Amino acid sequence: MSFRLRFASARQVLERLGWSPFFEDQRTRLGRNDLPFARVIEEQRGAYRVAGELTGWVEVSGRLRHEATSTADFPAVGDWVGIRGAPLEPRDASERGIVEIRLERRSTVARAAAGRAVDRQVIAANVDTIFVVTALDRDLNPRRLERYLTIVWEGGALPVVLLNKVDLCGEIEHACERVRSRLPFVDIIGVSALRGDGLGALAPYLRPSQTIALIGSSGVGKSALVNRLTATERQRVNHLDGDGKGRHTTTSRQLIELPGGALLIDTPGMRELQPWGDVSAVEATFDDIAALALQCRFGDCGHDGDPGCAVCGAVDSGRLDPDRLDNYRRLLRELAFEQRKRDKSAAAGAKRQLKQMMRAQKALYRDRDRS
Ligand SMILES: Nc1nc2c(ncn2[C@@H]2O[C@H](COP(=O)(O)OP(=O)(O)OP(=O)(O)O)[C@@H](O)[C@H]2O)c(=O)[nH]1
Ligand SMILES: [Mg+2]
Ligand SMILES: [Zn+2]
Repeated sequence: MSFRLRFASARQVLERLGWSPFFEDQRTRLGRNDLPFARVIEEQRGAYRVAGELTGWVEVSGRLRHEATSTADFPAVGDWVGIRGAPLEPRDASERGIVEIRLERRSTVARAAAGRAVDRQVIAANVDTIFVVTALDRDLNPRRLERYLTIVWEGGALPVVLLNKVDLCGEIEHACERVRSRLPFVDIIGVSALRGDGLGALAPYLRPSQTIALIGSSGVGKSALVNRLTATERQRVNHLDGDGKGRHTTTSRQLIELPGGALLIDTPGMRELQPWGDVSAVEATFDDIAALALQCRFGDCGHDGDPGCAVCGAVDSGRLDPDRLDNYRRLLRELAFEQRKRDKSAAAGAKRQLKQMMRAQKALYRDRDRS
């Protein structure tokens, strides 16, 4: 890792790693200028590697752990944290620095945690741009892309779709056009990690101190792109077996500094992809449908054969892909379902709390009556 303090002031190092007034203000507000701050650049089973005013491995304080109400409260790659005690190398050192504070996030990539009904998992924090990577061989699936885009809009970063492996595809422009017509409002860039095609078009997103996360299914070439962009073999790339099926290669999330100064976060492929947020993220992904809906005759139009429906009109005239409309409906339904699950769990929690309070109250009366 090339995060070194030599030849630069601590402030310059922080800024190189993405520090901005947004974080400086929080630090001032918290009155913690005494505490060194650093960015989480790697996460492995509860241990975090940080770089900044201090460098090394740290873990979270008992208080942070105790106060956490969700997995999302724990630090994630890209987070800014305040650290007590000197972090030490190597990772398994008996004494580690302790994360005292995690600063509020400017943006996140998050999804509903796999397997757990009502928890949110943060995949990366404080990202400017997200490269949603897909491959032109077998992975191309517009519905899945729309799902990824919903996750990105929800987290407050800017999505860019990368169609990787253009070397395997005869008609690149045709393929890109098809995706463009399905996904208006998003940059779609055809690239090849193998041959290097199209990478120049990524330059506007790869400016110094900008943070870019790569997300997408396993095997689409996220790590290969990171490798190509760093021009080193920092990330292990999976080599396809004869059956053409990729295995999961990247197992942890890591932030890597490119020679040009951009900060890349490689992530492992995601199997379950449940958006977490609310309707506005879906609306952002389907901006065209939302705009059409404004022209429907009735304000509560269900866009399902209702009279004067502009959305149905667009489908009929071939301006809107019916599959896109279908997926829009499906994502809205899923979000509503998740929301109900969360409400139920919150209600159960409140009930539990009330019971506890009543029990405590009764004990109090009992003690009073006895004395
Ligand atoms: N032909 C071709 N193959 C590529 C390209 N990019 C990546 N690959 C191959 O695709 C396979 C998977 O690449 P990875 O970079 O490991 O994929 P990944 O997205 O990081 O996968 P996970 O880490 O499992 O999420 C490897 O065999 C790569 O060599 C490309 O542009 N063209
Ligand atoms: Mg990988
Ligand atoms: Zn309508």
